[in-house]
Amino acid sequence: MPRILDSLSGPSVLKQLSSTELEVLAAEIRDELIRTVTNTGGHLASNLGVVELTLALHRVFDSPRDKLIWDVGHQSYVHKMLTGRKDLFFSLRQFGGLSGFTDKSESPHDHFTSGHASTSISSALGIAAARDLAGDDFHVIAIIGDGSLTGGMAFEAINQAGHLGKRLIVVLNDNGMAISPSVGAVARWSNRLRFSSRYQKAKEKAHRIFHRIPFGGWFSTVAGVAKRKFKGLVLPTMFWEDLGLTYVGPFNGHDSGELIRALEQVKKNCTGPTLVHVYTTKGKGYLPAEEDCITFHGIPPNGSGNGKGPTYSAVFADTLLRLMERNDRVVAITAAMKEGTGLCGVADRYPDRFFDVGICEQHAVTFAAGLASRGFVPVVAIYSTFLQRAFDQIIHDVCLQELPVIFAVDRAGIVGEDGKTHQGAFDLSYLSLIPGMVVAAAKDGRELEDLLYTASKSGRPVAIRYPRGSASGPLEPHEFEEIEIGKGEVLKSGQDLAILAVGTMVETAMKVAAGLENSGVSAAVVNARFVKPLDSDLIREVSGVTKRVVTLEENAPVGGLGAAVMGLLHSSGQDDVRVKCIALPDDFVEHGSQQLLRLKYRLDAGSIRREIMAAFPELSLEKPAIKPA
Ligand SMILES: Cc1ncc(C[n+]2csc(CCOP(=O)(O)OP(=O)(O)O)c2C)c(N)n1
Repeated sequence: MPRILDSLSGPSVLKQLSSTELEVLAAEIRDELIRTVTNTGGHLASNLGVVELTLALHRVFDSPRDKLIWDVGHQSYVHKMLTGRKDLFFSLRQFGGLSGFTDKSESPHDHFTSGHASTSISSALGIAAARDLAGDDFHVIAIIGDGSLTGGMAFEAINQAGHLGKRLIVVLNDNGMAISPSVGAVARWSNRLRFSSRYQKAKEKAHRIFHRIPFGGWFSTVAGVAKRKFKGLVLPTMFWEDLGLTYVGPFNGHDSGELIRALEQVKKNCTGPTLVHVYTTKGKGYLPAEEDCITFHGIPPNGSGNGKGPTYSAVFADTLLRLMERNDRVVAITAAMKEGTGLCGVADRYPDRFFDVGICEQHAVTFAAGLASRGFVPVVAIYSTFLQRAFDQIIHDVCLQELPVIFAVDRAGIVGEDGKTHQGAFDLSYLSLIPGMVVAAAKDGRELEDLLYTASKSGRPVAIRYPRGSASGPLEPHEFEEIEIGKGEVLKSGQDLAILAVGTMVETAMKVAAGLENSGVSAAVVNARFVKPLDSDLIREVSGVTKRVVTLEENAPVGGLGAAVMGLLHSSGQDDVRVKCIALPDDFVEHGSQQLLRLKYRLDAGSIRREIMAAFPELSLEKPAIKPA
């Protein structure tokens, strides 16, 4: 039988479908999600949870005239299928294919490119303000999850929305989960409401009596009945209405009929900022995802396997456990990424010294600063891309006050399929410009252990970056070794050129040097280890010998290792040293597998070797190739 999904030419077709057809379509979409995402990888549970909500939004509103703004954008797969991208859905998150998030360059139905949490209400409010200034008349609808609502920016936007009073619809997609359960007072409020039989009864009673009264009257009636009947009951409406938003709901996010009716009322009657509260079930309709929505929040591509050994995140978490065992002042902080950063074991073992602050990177950093100011040693584990959020907090609340906060900068460098909003391309740049900050990159798992140990003893702010993926290097347990801050190491000597590398590029540098050796070029390899402070003596010394330097880093070309080395050589008068900097491009890196992107951006050993020979062509003339015996 032909699928309704296949005949959909655009979202406007939804307006003609009967309720039964909508139900069939919802089932087809779920099948498509499960089939495709278990293959490509991606945010399966989040999307399964918004099937009916997305259908209802597209049925009631007129996209792209009305603007749907998805927070994070990880739950926009159904929206993509309904807005002309179904035939490309197979290419989700693949190189050259559909993005796993909303992307302005992909469709006129995506009005804002996103990937980071808590931006939807701000951007939607800006669009609503632009609409009013331009004399336009469309609807703007921000759809935000309860997890993303924990981000301070969402509340900053609500604060302004309540003040401006502009027509804006905020749909709160409340499934009680971020990646793990949502934390904090707002989550508690929502939970109380979800299970408040008194409120539900009041709502049902009001519904029975007044269901024919238009929206404004209907919802204020709920409040009225509840107020009269239950003195002292804290009404959900109060929280939002005190902030200047009209609250409606909560609605069953899997009942298309109820959702469509509610959204139609909102569309017809709303004149100011309105919050539509919808309860959904993460993973809805696929039992494994409903039962374990944490695992199914984001799943890897089929066949991606588990890599060679423990991931860097696992090495980090094991090391942190060891440090916490030895020193009861060491505490761990995550911004809603307990699973991703590997901290579940830490949370179980030391619940009092583990803090999940919600999706609040800024707060996480200043909270850590507060702990450090009282003699604790906070370890803040945040992905490179999300730590960007806390730039000023790192400057103003940590480094300016010389507080010993340790930043475990996970997912540094190319992260792969999550794409341009998630690549860890900038941390070496934005961290190393801050006075007093120590910026290190681990060349392998063992060095990560030693750097963390070193940081915990240093009494200084230290950031240690490490990538997504399996840790290389020796894995057997070893006693920690303190590393002198600002000291690199020579891994191989050579006379023709010196390759200075950081992090996982050190391993690549060794391969490059071996390849060059085969061409008769003698390359030294230095693990720079610290981008700040640089090992100035060592770098001056090796470059003085070779007069040719190559820097290697998986970071943007501006402000990272290469820039630091060039600055050093220039300021120390070594202008006769020629430098070739190899890094990521000065651009946003798209999505695709890590391996493919490294090839595309020529960060693999073969490409680097060719680039070196092109930069220093005299090397091939000077040195006859070594012929195998
Ligand atoms: C600034 C930022 N920090 C962390 C993340 C990682 N992240 C992606 S989705 C997500 C949970 C979002 O929860 P919610 O908004 O409730 O959506 P749900 O998946 O539950 O539908 C997190 C923490 C992010 N995208 N942006």
